[in-house]
Amino acid sequence: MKILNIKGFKTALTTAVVGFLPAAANAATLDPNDFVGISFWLISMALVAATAFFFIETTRVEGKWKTSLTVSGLVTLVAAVHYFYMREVWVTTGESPTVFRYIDWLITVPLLMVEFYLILRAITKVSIGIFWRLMIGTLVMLVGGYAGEVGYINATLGFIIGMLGWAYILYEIFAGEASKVAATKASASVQSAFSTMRWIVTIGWAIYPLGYFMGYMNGAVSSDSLNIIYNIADVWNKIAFGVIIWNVAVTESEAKSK
Ligand SMILES: *C/C=C(C)/C=C/C=C(C)/C=C/C1=C(C)CCCC1(C)C
Repeated sequence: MKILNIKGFKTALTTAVVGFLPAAANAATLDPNDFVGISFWLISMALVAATAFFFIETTRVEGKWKTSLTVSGLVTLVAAVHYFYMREVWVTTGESPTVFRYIDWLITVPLLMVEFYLILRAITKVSIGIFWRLMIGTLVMLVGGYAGEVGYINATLGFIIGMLGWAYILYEIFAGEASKVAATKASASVQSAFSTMRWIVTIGWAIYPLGYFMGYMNGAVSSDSLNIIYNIADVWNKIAFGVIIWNVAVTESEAKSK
């Protein structure tokens, strides 16, 4: 069974790597002075490396933690592929790849939210309501933001709707059922991971509405800076977030095996 899993995993990894290659091969157009383009490139690569790392490390942790690590790897995998496309849009048109960014967020942000549910589920019984509430908050946040960024609705209205969705997520993880489960049922390492993860969702995620506000509402930020801001935020919120989960998964698995 173990060997089978590793084999299946190797096949998945090979498929992922081969999938990356065609997009990676089109790099001829990168201008050495295009720092936004360079940031797209660097981050794509960091995401590819993180994906390989999270997938490989699933073989090292105890059963119930494998899912959390797999989800971390999916987040970075989906983001890496989108980064190749976003880079392409940026270097060929000089425009913000808004559609690709939101498609990426539409998949990766719900997956990040699932992580809260999964780390609690790995330690105790939790209601599915937590999962659905986090999903609803995410959707409201992203639909509001997208409608505002592409101009379907007024930028300020989009911002307000997006902020409401985010506030709802913060409520759930700081004061709602999820936070209560973490506070009463979780071991020290899970509690500390949960707490770091929610600070990422507070501080790390705050960078996006800040970028939106400066880019679309008071016009202080150019599309160059907006993209750099979003790109750096993604490293933190996708890779660092995954590393926190990896750390708790390894710590908990090693504690069990002693
Ligand atoms: C990996 C990508 C992540 C974690 C993206 C997160 C995006 C946000 C937290 C976006 C939030 C927004 C608001 C809170 C209001 C204005 C519109 C958004 C969508 C930029």
